Amino acid sequence: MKRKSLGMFAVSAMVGAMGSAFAQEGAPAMTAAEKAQGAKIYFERCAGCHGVLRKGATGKNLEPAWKKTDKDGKVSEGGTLKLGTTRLEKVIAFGTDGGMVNYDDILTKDEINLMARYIQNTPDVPPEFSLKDMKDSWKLIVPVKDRPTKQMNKINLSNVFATTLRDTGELALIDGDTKQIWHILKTGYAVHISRMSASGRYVYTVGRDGLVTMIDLWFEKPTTVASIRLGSDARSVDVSKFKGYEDKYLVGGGYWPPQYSIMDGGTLEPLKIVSTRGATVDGEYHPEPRVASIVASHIKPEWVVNVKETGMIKLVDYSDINNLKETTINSAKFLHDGGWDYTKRYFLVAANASHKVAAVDTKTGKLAALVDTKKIPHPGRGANFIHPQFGPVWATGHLGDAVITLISTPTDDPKYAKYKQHNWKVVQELKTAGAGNLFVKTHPKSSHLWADMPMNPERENAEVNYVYDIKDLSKPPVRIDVAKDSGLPVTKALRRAVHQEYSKDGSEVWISLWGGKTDQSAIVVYDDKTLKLKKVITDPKMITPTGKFNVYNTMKDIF
Ligand code: DHE
Repeated sequence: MKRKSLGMFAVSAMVGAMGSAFAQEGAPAMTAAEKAQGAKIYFERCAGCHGVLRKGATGKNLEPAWKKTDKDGKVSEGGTLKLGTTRLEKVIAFGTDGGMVNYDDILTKDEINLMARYIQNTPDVPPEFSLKDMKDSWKLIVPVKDRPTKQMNKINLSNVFATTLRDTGELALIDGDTKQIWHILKTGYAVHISRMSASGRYVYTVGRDGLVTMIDLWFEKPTTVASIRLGSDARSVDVSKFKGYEDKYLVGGGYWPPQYSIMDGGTLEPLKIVSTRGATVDGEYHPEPRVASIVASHIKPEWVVNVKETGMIKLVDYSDINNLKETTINSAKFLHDGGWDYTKRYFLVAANASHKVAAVDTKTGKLAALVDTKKIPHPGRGANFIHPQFGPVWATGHLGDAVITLISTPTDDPKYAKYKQHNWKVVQELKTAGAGNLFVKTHPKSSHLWADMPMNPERENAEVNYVYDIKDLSKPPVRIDVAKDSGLPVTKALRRAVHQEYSKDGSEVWISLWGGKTDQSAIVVYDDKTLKLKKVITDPKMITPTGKFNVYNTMKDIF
């Protein structure tokens, strides 16, 4: 997928102060300028999947040379040096069947050659980021005493959509009632997610460059009241939601350095950093276990912190942060995204390289199940609904297979007791038109399940959504041509339809449509009952809208 350049901070933090052992014996030589360019491209394009230290996660290990022994004692060896420049150039240019996308339309031939040489050299080690570094980066722009004491605008805040404009490093706040862009604010680069304060007054965003911003919706126009850096690469953030702790704390998860950070929820003042380095579920030390999804429990003063490379799920008790208690649950590698079941007792997270979903029981603090799925499950936060034959289920799509998997989830509700025998089993697999799904979504008031396919290489799949009738899943899904409905001109590049979000009342579904790199994008709004087009929200300022987070649904974890 295409991205514009990263913010200056992230790149300089990554490229500056790198480890010294860069030149690898036997590797193609590189000048200092080439090395700096390689480090920048690697961070922007490759680190998310392959890891900063190149030990592999969703993507393959890219160290110059590696050797490993499996549990049966079998030794295997490999590495980029063995593959060599010509082979690596081909992989980078054309991708692989294993899920690596092609970069021949993103990088020039020279850049591809440069990257093929760069990854045969020893990985750079970026600098650490301490509590002091966080403090130095902290900006309290509007202190609490200078903020409004009541809502100063007439917007229906609970139906506002916080929308990432990925390639401009901005967040658009869109009024869900009028569908007008209310205000656009500068944020971190390629904001990954937005999460809401327990009251719905504040929006917290985190950029891929590690910048967290806190936006107050009570001003006449939304206003950034504080910002801070978590490090140089991050993906997740959440507040404290348990009764009595509402918005007391904010937690942010780092990709680099691998750690989570606790901040004051009202000011973002940094309070504590906890490293996630340690042993994997296989008992091997890992220097870069990145923090993937984080979610706040509604039933305990706890966050569920999912550590990608170790396959450990941490339940972090924030009731006494000076004497922080962590329950560490072994699951499977590599943990990525996930969401609550409909009772909000179980958190289900994709262990994508193991083709499994791990479910943690936050009441008992134990692993509830490890469920086999198809290749590379990618749920977003998943989708919960009551299946006509199997009762409560949670759904995930897959990046690597044309299937949506429905997993039966437990409940104490006697109404669903008859479905207990199915719990934690895959009860149905819905066929899709192809692999490359990123997000599925439904709403408690809806009888539809929406699925996108933006990572599918075919135009007829990447530009659409499929909608399943939850009341009769034997019916073929309805194909919704989001690109066509947007009215935007056909371009050489695929216009990818990505991420769905419901309005507060569950009557509308909003889908982002990425135009080409230099083309306008849109958000296409559908009536969920009739599946008819309702509105196209577009504007020259609407550049690559990605995640959309409805204030009420995000605050209450409705999906
Ligand atoms: Fe995401 C969620 C990581 C690529 C859009 N993404 C998440 C989460 C993680 C993650 C850990 C869960 C956060 C949480 O709930 O606390 N994403 C990563 C990556 O590491 C990866 C593979 C590569 C990268 O370098 O970032 C990646 N993600 C993408 C994209 O290419 C997407 C489509 C566009 C973009 O932002 O660049 C993308 N990811 C999203 C969105 C969510 C998300 C919209 C939130 C979904 C939701 O409904 O909660």
